Amino acid sequence: MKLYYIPTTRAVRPRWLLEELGITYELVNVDMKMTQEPEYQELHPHRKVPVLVDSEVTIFESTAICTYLADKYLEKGLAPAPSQQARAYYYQWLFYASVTLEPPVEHFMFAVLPNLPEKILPAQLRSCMTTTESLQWFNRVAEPLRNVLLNNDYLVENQFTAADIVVGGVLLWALKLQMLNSDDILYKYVNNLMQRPAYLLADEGFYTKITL
Ligand SMILES: N[C@@H](CCC(=O)N[C@@H](CS)C(=O)NCC(=O)O)C(=O)O
Repeated sequence: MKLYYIPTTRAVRPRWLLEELGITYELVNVDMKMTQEPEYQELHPHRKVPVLVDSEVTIFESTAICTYLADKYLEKGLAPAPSQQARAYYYQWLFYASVTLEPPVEHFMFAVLPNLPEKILPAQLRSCMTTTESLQWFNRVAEPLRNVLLNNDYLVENQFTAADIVVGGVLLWALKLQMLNSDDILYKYVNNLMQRPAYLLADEGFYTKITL
């Protein structure tokens, strides 16, 4: 199994999941030169990371990769079984992370780092929202997350699952971008996730090393 990877990106999420599973995998460190090679477009149509190659299966989209792996190794307990009611909430948080929670964080980042290359920040998205506007948007959509974490350490039946990795992956960015106050329950949640040995192996200290 091969994971195409760049540190601090969304590719950390499937790498963290692979470390939680404790299975052997090959990490392929991708750089801009490699993504420009014609063969790379066969792996990812937008020349991005992550990509997972598992024998005959080649998939992109970090959430899809995490979901696929958690199901493939269901016995490791990172996903509720499809027959369980908890599966509904598991889906909810997985989709929520990428569809609802991530966009305001990405817009905040675009406002903080306006000079990103066109491939990463297309011209029509530049300066379309201030940090204040995207922070207000983030805080609005984060409300259901804060509510569940009032009485739980993890999102689905208080058990650690791939949904915590995907939501936690978005919150890592929010943390790094200083969108979370230290008294915010999300700050505590993401800091707890960052103590996990599998996370530490996957991140290799990058989040603690980089400053914006
Ligand atoms: N929705 C996709 C987004 C993929 C994506 O935008 N990847 C970024 C890193 S977070 C990337 O590869 N950027 C480098 C580039 O565009 O050259 C996912 O979750 O996998």
